[in-house]
Amino acid sequence: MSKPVVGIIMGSQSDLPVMKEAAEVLEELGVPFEVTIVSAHRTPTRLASYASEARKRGLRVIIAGAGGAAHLPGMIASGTSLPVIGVPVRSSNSIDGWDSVLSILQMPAGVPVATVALNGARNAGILAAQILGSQDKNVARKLDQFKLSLEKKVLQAAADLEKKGWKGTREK
Ligand code: RP5
Repeated sequence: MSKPVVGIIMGSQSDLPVMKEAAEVLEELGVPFEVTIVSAHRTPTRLASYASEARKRGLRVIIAGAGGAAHLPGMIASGTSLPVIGVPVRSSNSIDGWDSVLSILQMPAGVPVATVALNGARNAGILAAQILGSQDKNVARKLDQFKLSLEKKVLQAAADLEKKGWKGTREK
């Protein structure tokens, strides 16, 4: 397997059911990635070294997901100039998810984190591929095919609905 260019990290193993969607879409798009756990609060030294070594290790984008007081994406962004995509996770310690959204979104000037929707790990994976695809023609080609497949699905659903009419969508 080629060297990972995207690092997917999460604050806890409990974030994996959400964060695995980033891995799944990167796999579909043929982008090499790594997955691990880095906790801002429980492993602060590991966090600092992950951020400072990421570029040297060949990573080009980092996807960081966390819930509750979600400091992982922001703290990673403070330690690297690689683009960081933050995934707010609705975790067991989240009040309603807004806590993680705002912790990741409301970064101070100079330290941006590209924040996706609550539990939006799949979009984080797609965005990471798009960042790489701005330079890498193979990834761009895969993304073009992916976008076409999205269009095809909607057109098919529209054609089915038009054929059956809305009554055909009622449950029996
Ligand atoms: C955050 O706290 C983690 O990212 C996770 O979403 C949440 C709960 O962690 P656990 O208590 O399940 O390990 O730091």
